[in-house]
Amino acid sequence: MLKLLNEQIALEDYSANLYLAMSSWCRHQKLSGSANFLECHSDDEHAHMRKLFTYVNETGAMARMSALAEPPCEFDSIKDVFEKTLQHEKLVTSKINALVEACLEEKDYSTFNFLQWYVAEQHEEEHLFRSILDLIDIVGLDGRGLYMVDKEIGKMSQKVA
Ligand code: OFO
Repeated sequence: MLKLLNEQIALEDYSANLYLAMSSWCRHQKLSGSANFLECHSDDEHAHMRKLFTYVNETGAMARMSALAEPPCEFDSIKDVFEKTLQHEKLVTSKINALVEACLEEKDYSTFNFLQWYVAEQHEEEHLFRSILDLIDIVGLDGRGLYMVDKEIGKMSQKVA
């Protein structure tokens, strides 16, 4: 259980770095709405990491920080960025589900209860990134489309923070 929880700490930490790297790419493409949104989302991921970190230490076990892989920093388009965020969130969901299954096998009901927050959070996050991809598909990226899409994504930053 402890090994899996520490792996999840590393994954949330990596998520924070990944979204910060994506925000940097967006900033350099002059997509300030998306850059702000991804910066806020990176802060959220850092908070997810800290929540796990605190929980593990509260149980009397030791939370550990790990070396992280370098996240990608080049993307083909704004659509590519958000396709990759959704792909990443699906990976996170699968890891949370594996943790929940391990809790049930180990009869670790306290951690099972703690992880319910992450189960609900993953539902919201997948929905959020799907809705951004829907926005991109509906508005399109031609002409003023990119400007409109970026502006709308920027408005979502407040909801995320
Ligand atoms: Fe975006 O995922 Fe954390 O939990």
